[in-house]
Amino acid sequence: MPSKPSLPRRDFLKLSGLVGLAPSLGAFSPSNAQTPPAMGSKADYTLRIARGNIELSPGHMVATTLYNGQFPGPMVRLTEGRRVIVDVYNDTDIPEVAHWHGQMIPSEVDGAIEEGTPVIPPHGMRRIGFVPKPSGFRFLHTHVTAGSDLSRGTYSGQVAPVYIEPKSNLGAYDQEVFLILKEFEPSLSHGGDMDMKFLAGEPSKELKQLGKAADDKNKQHKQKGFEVNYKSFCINGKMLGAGDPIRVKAGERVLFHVLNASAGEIRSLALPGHVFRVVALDGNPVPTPADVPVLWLGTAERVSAIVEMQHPGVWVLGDLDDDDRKHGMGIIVEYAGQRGAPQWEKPKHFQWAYSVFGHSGGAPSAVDETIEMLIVKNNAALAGFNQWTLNGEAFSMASMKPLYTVHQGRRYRLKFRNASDDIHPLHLHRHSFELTRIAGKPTSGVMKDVVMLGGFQEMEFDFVANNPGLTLFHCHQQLHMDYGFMALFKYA
Ligand SMILES: [Cu+2]
Repeated sequence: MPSKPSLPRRDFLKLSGLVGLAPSLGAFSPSNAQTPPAMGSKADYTLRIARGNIELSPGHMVATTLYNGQFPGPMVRLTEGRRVIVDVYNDTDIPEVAHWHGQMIPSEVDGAIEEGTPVIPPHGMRRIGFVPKPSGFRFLHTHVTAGSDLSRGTYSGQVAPVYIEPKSNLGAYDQEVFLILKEFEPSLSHGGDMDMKFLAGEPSKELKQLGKAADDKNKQHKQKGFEVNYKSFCINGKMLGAGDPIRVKAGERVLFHVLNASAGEIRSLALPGHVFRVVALDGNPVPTPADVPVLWLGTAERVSAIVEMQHPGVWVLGDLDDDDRKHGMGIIVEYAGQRGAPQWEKPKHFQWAYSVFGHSGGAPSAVDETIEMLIVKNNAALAGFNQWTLNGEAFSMASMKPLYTVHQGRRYRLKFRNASDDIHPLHLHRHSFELTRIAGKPTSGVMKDVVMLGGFQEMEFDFVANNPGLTLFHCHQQLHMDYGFMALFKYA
């Protein structure tokens, strides 16, 4: 039997400014879900968006925008199907919006301006109410455009984990640990080619040719478009070694909930001498839990994995990238009774393939319609920034014109063709999707809300149009979505 879920790190569960579940909660029935909650009654949670400082390591302060003055923001624990009321105060000088990532809730509270969610004006507030679903590991983050202003959007510290209590548990475990991976102190650069070899699948010749054709069209721009680099890296707001270690006992089973809360980085995580049994992706239980030596997470992806603590010592649970790990991307795991400097060992090469967690040989369901999207990068085309187009169109924040119309109840297959060398963590709001073809293989049963599409690769996922309202699709890299990589779906 699982023990009562607990967070071992007290500083992480600092509930400052967080109002507990009000006893009046039962007064709201889910049938009221669409009506805006009246003021007067007490909110279940209060979220304050404000500038503040966080100390990543002794003396290393970073000024950014935070939720409730802390990083990560407060842990928000909700119950599936039980209506919640949240007051969001914006104490900053710019309009803000808070997105409930991974939940199937109405557009007006989802938290995307493109879907019609009202912004929270500077020094204003908004009360929102919704019925949380589905259960699992979700999160809350800002959804404003940053463009070239790296103090805004997901470059800031506006991130809070959201856990919607599941009806069934994810397996027996002794402790539950949330790990929020995040970078700070961003700057623009022209460098940084990402290692692609970790992701399963082969690049397509045809897509490479399309990419080359786009490059030729933009060849007047000699330099590569801007990328974003970071100076400091942290887990749960502390650089490697600066925070409390995760304290474990030999024989314990630890359930890790890992969130890549980056604005655009792809993260890996390994714990020397241990394997991760992946039980859920993006909060959704997988059909085939499987053991892997390394976790890979695209921007905004979540992995829930159980680790059996059977290798006593003091270890670094860290990113495979030496530079990022040395600049803070890691946390110490300390067995009871063990002493000494934390040890790191580079794991053997391992390829991340989502299909491992799906039904083997499972043929996906038939769909009503297939929508193809060709992704093209126009190198440095927007004042030195890369412009992104979907089927030739860059999303316009001015017109916010929906690109696709869907019919309620129909099942759609989205077929993506990536004519760029970048990995794109593709995200669909307000719906979960099922991976149906990835890295050249059919699969089924893996339900997600973000998935990495490899450079010059193709993939397919299906979704059922079961949550009417404007729905945003975008790449979760802030730099890509701000420069065209978005599309709106509307319901007929
Ligand atoms: Cu992208």
